[in-house]
Amino acid sequence: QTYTFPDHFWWGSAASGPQTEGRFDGDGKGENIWDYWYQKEPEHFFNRVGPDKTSQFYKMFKDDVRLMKEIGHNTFRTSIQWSRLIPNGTGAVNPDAVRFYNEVIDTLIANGIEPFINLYHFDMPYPLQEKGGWLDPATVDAYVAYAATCFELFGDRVKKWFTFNEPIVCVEGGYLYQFHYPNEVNMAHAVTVGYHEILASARAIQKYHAGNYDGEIGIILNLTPSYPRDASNPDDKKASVLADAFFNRSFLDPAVKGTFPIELVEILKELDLVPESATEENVAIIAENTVDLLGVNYYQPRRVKAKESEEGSVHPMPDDYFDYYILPGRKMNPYRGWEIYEKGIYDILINLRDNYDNIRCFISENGMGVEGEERFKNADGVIEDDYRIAFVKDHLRYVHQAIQEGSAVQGYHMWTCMDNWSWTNAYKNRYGFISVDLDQDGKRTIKKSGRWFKQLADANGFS
Ligand code: BGP
Repeated sequence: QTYTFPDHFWWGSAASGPQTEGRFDGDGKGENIWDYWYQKEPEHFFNRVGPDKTSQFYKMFKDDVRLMKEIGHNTFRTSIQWSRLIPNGTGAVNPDAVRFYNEVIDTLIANGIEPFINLYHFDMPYPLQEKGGWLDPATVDAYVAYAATCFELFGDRVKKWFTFNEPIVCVEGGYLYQFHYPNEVNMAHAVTVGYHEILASARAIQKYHAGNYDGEIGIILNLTPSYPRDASNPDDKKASVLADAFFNRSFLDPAVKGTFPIELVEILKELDLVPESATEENVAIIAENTVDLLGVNYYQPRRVKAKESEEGSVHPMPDDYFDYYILPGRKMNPYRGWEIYEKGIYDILINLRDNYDNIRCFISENGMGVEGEERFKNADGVIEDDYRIAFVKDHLRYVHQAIQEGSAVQGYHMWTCMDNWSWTNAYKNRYGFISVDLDQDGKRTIKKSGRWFKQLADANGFS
């Protein structure tokens, strides 16, 4: 069978500023929470490799864009680093950053690759974090000013903007499950941080629309479809609905519909955790400023069952309301430890079609992390990642099916282009179409999947 995609389908990949650019003497970049945390507690980072050791996109972007073109990209997503553009989070703009981002954008466009620009990928400027980060309502104002600066500087050429990447991950990592700075466990803080991100996103959207720019703005969410162990068991079902409300609909509903899931609101009321910022005025801003399009990151599903014991945790936590379970016979990515469930991508798209007014969307991340990927290198130094080609194809078949059934999905971005540094996992899991040799000045080599992607993009499909 041949799978042909709609005309002008977006083929490309996604990355982020903090994971690729690097920091260099004299570049004027300020510190963000990752730079700070690494200096303070390098033991949190795999092999003690920190954000200073990236693939050096700051210096190598011209070569990288040429490689993107060589592997068939017509679009590419990265993020502006807030702490590069406005080193203190508020105030003066760094002229070297303006020059750098202008060059990146212009180089992409000159090579026929449309830039998709995200404004926030987990990278709070440290001077703002010191005052509370997303806990502080003033951070929302600072973010909106930063967003407005970006629209003004680059909005004449950038037509696709995103306010956040995976905002729930900042909540989970920083305030619930301890894998982002400030590494707390505090549900009240988690709720406030999440609310402020949602408000910041809505206010940035408001600003963008008010500026009458020629383009559109959305948000990128990691949607992890929630499947109950036994769909005919009402307790399992309820557990799954609540997990979905906490981890998907908490951001999806306000972003697309301007409302909050009632199940979540009821729980927060019961726990007396409704954030102070949820004033009538802010509720209205969120209601009125929804996204133009949606990026969907999909890696793995969430398998949920009813809570087995009544024992709650000491502090309230989302997982007081459900338990996880392992699906017997599940398919695993043997190199990363995540479940592979290709149909999940279809379920998300159909859910958006049926329950979110078929919002225009694209797959903004999907991909396969591989630990120890050098073992798949052939004699020419090329990584033969047939498993990645199979992974992408298996997901694309479901994307194709969703399109046949009316989904408004418009593109597919794999995570990621060049192997990159990834938060506390650093270089443990490699995801790219292109390998990066850290021992040889970041030397790039196109993997087998990169060559395959070129054929896919040229043919606008595969068989
Ligand atoms: C996504 C993030 C990316 C990237 C990816 C892979 O959730 O948006 O920034 O980190 O996950 O993650 P990891 O390297 O931990 O496997």
